[in-house]
Amino acid sequence: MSLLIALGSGDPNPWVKQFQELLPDRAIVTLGDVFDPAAVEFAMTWYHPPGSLAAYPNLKAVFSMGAGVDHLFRDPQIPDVPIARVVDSDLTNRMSEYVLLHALSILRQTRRYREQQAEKRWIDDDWQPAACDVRVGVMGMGVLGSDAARKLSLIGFDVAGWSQSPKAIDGIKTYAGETELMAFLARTDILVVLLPLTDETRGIINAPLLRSLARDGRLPAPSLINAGRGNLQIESDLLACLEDGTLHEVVLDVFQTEPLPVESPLWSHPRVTISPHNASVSDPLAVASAIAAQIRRVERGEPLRHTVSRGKGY
Ligand code: NDP
Ligand code: OXD
Repeated sequence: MSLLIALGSGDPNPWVKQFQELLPDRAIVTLGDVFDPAAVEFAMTWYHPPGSLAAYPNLKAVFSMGAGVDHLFRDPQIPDVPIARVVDSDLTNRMSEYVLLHALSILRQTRRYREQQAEKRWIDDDWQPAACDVRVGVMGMGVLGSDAARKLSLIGFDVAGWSQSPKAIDGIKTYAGETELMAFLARTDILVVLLPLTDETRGIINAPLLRSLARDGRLPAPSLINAGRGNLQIESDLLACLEDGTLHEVVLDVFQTEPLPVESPLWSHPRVTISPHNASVSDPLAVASAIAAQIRRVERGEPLRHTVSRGKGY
């Protein structure tokens, strides 16, 4: 019985090697190989070519190679089997590192000091709010958002989170749904976006939303960190909001088009920080181990964990 690795781009070999070690009793095949379609019981995918998972009559489950599953729902022929995503402490910790790095960098104005260093200018003013004076708002309080929120709170930030359903998390103010969105935004100086991309969240990071962020904060203006998905944001709105003072800094790991085209004005904007969609990479060892453990569960007759809802899209 086989596990199919279906990647839309990139080298499948590190994954094949990892799975061969973890699942020595299974054939590990890739989309380019010649194999018996009836033998495929599981597939792991990342932006697989649409339709390429349709011809496996004995498929039992599909695994996303990452935490996000929007890439799967692009495919109108996605098979009617359970879909599971990656939930793994390695992935979670990496994302929290990214969020903490940039929230602290905004708090401690590293961009400004880097510019001053380049100009050999010593400006010693007293403009330094404490973390507890800065309100961070995390949009998306799932596995990644809630871990980042807890760690931001441990550092001392005044943290709130917004999600679809209500949550109770010690030390964190929580808001849920459309009705509480404005109240959440109105108390946010640094907006961290860790939402999934769904029909409901596409384009949610737009000018009206950004103009609803706090205007009474201790930082020069609110800042944005988006490591969720690029199509959550309207990039022309981000640029307009940087220009008119609605936003002070923007940190983006994800973009409407990836790789970010060379002609994008985001590349050269002095208050935009760009990373190439690697806030939290799916490490083959960590992620393959998590997926192999899921396959073992199914073999033992236990239910899959971390399944996603087709209705909700995450
Ligand atoms: P989860 O599914 O655990 O969490 C999603 C959160 O978003 C939940 O709190 C959910 O609310 C909330 N949410 C979803 N839709 C809405 C909505 N319409 N309104 C309000 N809240 C909503 O996902 P993860 O935390 O594991 O991952 C989040 C995303 O991070 C992934 O989908 C992926 O896009 C991105 N990601 C990016 C990476 C990178 O390297 N840049 C790496 C890994 C992930 P509720 O809790 O009520 O369901
Ligand atoms: C993910 C990602 O969803 O890497 O895991 O973006």
